[in-house]
Amino acid sequence: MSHEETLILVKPDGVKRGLTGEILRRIEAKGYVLVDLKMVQADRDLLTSHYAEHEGKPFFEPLVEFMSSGPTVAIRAAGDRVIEGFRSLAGATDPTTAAPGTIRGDLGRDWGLNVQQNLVHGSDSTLSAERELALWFG
Ligand code: DAT
Ligand code: MG
Repeated sequence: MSHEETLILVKPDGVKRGLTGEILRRIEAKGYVLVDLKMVQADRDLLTSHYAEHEGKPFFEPLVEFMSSGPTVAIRAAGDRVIEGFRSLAGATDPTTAAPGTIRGDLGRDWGLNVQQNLVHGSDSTLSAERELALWFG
């Protein structure tokens, strides 16, 4: 048992499709606490820092384009093992093969674009969570 905080994003596809409430519902239903939440129009600088590990990959440009295409909902969520727990709720990166029962598996699919529009982001380690929470929440 270890109390943690993580950064969760409802990406622009999730906001546009009206799935913010459904995604928040799943986070709360699991028992995680919404500590802070805001809507952000992410710019290139923020996204380049956020996705620094992916700079130079073929999907990087389409990813930044997609992530700046509309508002994102940024969430500071807390709970025991919430970092791993939310990654599990979110499901695999590719929404076509993400397991049913997960956010991406139940609500996402491939739209044939150059980037996976997979509804949510979740920090993948304590180090990423600290870094990403500082970026999005200061
Ligand atoms: P995750 O969001 O599951 O942590 P990631 O960090 O590897 O996945 O990648 C960040 C985002 O970039 C991901 O949510 C969608 C996009 N992406 C990753 N790999 C991709 C690929 N091979 N083709 C298209 N988009 C990809
Ligand atoms: Mg990632």
